[in-house]
Amino acid sequence: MPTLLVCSDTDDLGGLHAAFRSEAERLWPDVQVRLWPDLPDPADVVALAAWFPPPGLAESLPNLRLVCSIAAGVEHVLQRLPAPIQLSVTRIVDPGLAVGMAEYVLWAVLYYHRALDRALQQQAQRVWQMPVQKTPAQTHVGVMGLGVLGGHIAQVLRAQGFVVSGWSRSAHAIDGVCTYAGPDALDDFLQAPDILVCLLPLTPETRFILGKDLFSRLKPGAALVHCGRGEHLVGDALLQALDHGTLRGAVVDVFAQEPLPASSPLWAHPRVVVTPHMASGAQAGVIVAQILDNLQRVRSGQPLLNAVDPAAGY
Ligand code: NDP
Ligand code: OXD
Repeated sequence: MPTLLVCSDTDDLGGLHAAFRSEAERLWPDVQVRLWPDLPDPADVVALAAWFPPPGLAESLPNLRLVCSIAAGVEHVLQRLPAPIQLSVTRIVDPGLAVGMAEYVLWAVLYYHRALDRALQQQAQRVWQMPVQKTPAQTHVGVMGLGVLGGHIAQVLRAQGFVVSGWSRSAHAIDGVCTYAGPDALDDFLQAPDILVCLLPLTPETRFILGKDLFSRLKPGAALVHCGRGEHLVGDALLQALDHGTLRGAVVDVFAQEPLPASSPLWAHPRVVVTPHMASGAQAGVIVAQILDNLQRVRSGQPLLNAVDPAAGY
């Protein structure tokens, strides 16, 4: 029987697995859903849904045709597939996820724009000092990545009255947003933002992009809001930039090692806000519906939704 294999080597996918099974039974009774490693016959597996597929698993499934990331990002899936990747790979794209991300980023932008970071530092020292209130038009937010999430966020911030610019790989036009494309334009893009938001995917080109060189090209005292991937950020460079005042502060949601180890200096840093990869996520029902839809599409030879280009890495 055609099988969708749901798996992860780290996360408890219990809720998602139950949702997959009940939806598959309801919509596609000719498909079975299995939770790795419960797999009677590897030859039945047509599709894999995963956050971190176990290394080597895809190679052991002779009839595998589709690999679905249960997230918006896909690097954790692509890294575990045999190269060159010839399988179809999809990801989750969801308006609800974009709304959640916009809430998180707007909160973080307001945290710096309204000087709540400074108020909290003052509170720790029982200091009463009103900051000068700025209008949104006096705060410039730069968004790295103008895709489904970054593009939406740029518009939300613009609608709030912030000055917004954005940087992506290819050229984008967004009303009221000054856009830059490609590595040659990065320098110009970095000069203006008071707050830099990272919503890039993790690829060989973007790994460690948030490092010493980039921080040194920002306006002195800019703040960082990082929601992309942990491996974008060079941890020591962040600490140095904070300590030297190059960066005012950082809100960081994603880390190279998650959960963030208790020994990380970021936990206790007075100018870092650590959040546990919570910026946004799609609801289980949305994830399950998209993946089951794509499973049927691959079976019936229809074009896939939210397909990823393995060569580009996102
Ligand atoms: P998209 O693929 O829709 O957008 C990616 C954007 O990044 C595109 O604008 C793309 O440019 C740009 N980009 C890619 N490579 C480069 C590069 N080398 N230089 C400049 N720009 C580049 O992704 P999403 O918006 O859906 O998601 C972005 C990322 O957000 C995910 O990959 C994931 O890592 C992270 N994420 C984090 C979550 C969290 O809770 N913290 C939740 C969900 C996602 P172009 O438009 O030209 O292709
Ligand atoms: C995602 C994430 O990529 O949760 O969806 O980070």
